[in-house]
Amino acid sequence: MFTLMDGFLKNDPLSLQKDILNHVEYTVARSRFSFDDFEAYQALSHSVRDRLIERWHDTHSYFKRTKPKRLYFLSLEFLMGRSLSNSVINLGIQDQYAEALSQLGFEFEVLAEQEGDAALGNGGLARLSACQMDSLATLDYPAWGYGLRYEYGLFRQVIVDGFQHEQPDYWLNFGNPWEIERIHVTYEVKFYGTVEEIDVNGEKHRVWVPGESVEAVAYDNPIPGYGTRNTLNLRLWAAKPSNKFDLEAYNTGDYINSVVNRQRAETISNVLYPDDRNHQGKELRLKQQYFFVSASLQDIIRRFKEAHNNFDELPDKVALHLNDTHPSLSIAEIMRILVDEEHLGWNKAWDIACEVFSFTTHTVVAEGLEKIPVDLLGSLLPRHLEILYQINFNFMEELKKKIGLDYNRLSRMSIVEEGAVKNIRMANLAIVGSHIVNGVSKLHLDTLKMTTFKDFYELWPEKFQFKTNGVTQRRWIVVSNPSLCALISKWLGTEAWIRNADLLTGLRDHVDNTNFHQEWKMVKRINKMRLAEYIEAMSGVKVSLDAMFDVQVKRIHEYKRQFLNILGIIHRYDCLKNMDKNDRRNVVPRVCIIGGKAAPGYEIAKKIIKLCHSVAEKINNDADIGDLLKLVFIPDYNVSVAELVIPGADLSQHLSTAGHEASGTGSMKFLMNGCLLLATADGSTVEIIEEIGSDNLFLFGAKVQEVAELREKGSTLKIPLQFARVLRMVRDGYFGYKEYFKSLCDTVEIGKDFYLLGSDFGSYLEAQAAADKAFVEPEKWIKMSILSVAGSGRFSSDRTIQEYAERTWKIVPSRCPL
Ligand code: 26Q
Repeated sequence: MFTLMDGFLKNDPLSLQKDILNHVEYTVARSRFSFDDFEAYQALSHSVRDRLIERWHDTHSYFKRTKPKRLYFLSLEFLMGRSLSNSVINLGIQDQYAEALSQLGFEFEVLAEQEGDAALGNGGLARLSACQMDSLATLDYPAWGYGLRYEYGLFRQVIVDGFQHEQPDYWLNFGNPWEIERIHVTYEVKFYGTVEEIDVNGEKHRVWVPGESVEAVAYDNPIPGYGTRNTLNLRLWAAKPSNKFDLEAYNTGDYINSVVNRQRAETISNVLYPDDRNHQGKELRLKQQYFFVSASLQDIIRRFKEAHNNFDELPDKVALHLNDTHPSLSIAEIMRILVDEEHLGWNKAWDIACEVFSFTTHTVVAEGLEKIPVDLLGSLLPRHLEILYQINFNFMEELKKKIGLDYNRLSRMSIVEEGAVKNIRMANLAIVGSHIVNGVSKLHLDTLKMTTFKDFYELWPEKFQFKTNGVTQRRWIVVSNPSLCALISKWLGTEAWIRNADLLTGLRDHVDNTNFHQEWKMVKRINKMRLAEYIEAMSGVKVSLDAMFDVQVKRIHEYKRQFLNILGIIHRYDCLKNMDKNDRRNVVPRVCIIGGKAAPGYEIAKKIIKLCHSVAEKINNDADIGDLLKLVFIPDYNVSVAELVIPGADLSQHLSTAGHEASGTGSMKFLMNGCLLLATADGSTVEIIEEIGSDNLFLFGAKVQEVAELREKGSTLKIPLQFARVLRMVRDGYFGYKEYFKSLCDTVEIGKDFYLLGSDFGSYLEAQAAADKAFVEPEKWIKMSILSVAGSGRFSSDRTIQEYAERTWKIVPSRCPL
């Protein structure tokens, strides 16, 4: 690994040791002669943070001096996980730290385990933001991330008697050494009130007279790049009571009540909403979105004005990226700032806005798109509602000129949805107000063009692009799989792949080398051992390392078809039970591992979790089955658990009904870790096949073009007998909870099986059989595994970010000199 000697702080083991001890004494306030693992972790993190701050200062003064065009990545969710190991590796001083600690009697890995996850996001979209920040920093792009500092991250999943319970994730309880509170970087964010007409130089202007105000305080989180001094900033906003606007209350003598009322302000950034698109239209969620948008844009405009004095320059100096529709009120807000506060003409302001914004959607189906009730918006943000109406009016007029009076189409494309409850369609707003609209895989964009965004695609084909998602190999190989990392570097003869994942193709040169195979096998074994220990600690189930570790970890959702997996496991169990003792000798032992959270209000998803536990209970306690089949549910799946589980998997499952997963990023992490995929041709799997070839994974299921027709066939569809049989076992109470599982079984009954579990079951079993067959030919399996890693370079977020930079944001690297 490289070392950078720079700044005031020295990075040799002795200096690091001195710094750690100083932090033990002066930051943690413990005796330097006696401190425990957690205190050591705190001191260690602070010494790492000092080094991050140095680089971060240098990076930002460099940006300030050179004034490059900057990207602002706006996202309501970032799933950062832990920071310690990642930071130390990106700083290039892990060996020095390990040595410094070992002389103090501590082990780096043990201390790293003390850190809790920063889980300020739900799943795919949020972890993607985190990977993309890592790539932006590593590739030297001048970028800032903006988000919310939720005090409660994604709920913790606790399993009681097989049922999911949600517990609050008060992650700041033990302090957060990675953030820097900026008590002087604050902005007023206003809500409610009225719109009034005022006179500006003889012209009538409508302006907002807000009724309530809270303060946004900045918390900065340094994001170090790898192999560069560049260290970016992720600025998260927290809500605090404002001192303005409530003088009245104090004067009227209602002191106690006004203090109590102030505290309400803080609830705005209190808690992350679980991804539940069925429970939309909540006022607090809208408040969060505007709070985020207003604080971020005030900060961005202030920085722009410090260096430039003409808003015509904004598109040359600023790119604003909307990570899904969640921050798309930004479009209305920038219009309000430019028109109402900066007094630009409407048309000029609009041209600037459209040039500045770009948008990525992470959703496939129209029902998944965000809507905000007009009444709610009008009361919380009255001026913004007027602006949205004006944007829509202009858009509708322009559209009529192009397409005529096709009222159906006009109403479909309108930003305002008419009906019993009027809504603002956030995706329509984001498309109209952005110059580029991105999908997250090729198939995703193709689907959007033909369905959800068809009207818009026909109007503005040039606006639509796809940038296939990627993940960072720094976190998903270097941090989480050090043995594989060392092996790859050894056989490639370089560590350059850590900054250039395309170099992984070089592994193909060694695909037939038996020494390489031996070492590859050892690495997998080490990782399986770690995972097996974890499984035993979590669930008490002992698993055999010779079994195939088969993993499905992701949010629980009907379209992701964890139910299909469980029905497949029941089928396997049923076959084993009915098998001759002699034939059992040829069976490939399996450890099936399932993990993931269900949205708190998603009943069917919760039943899938319970079913998994009930089936596990039966199988794992069947002495007749032994090591041939085990099923374990890993509770509270999060980034840290993923870092442990993914390297230890032999096979991973990605079962979404074709056309439903926008991209999927879990598959890329498994691919990078030499785990074979069993998958449908959905999302970015289609592109994974292009890279590694269909021989190197197990593909099954209906293709996207076939899905609609299969659904139409409904109850005339041919369903395999085995499917009916396993479903009947669940229905008949073979695993208990007969009544409870009834509604779950109903969702896949013939004619109602929207996600096509029944019609895909046959080919699913065939793919599973093919995986079993390959597993007993270790040479073949290892080759497939090597070729998976060798073909994973395209799925690095470095490639994704470079495409965004060149094709959408028009930003160039700006590397802070040493
Ligand atoms: C909506 C309304 C109210 C509250 C929350 C939400 C909400 C929150 C999060 C809606 C959606 C999300 C997250 C969506 C998401 O993670 N999508 C996934 O994005 C990945 C990265 O692009 C893709 O790989 C996945 O296919 C996609 O499902």
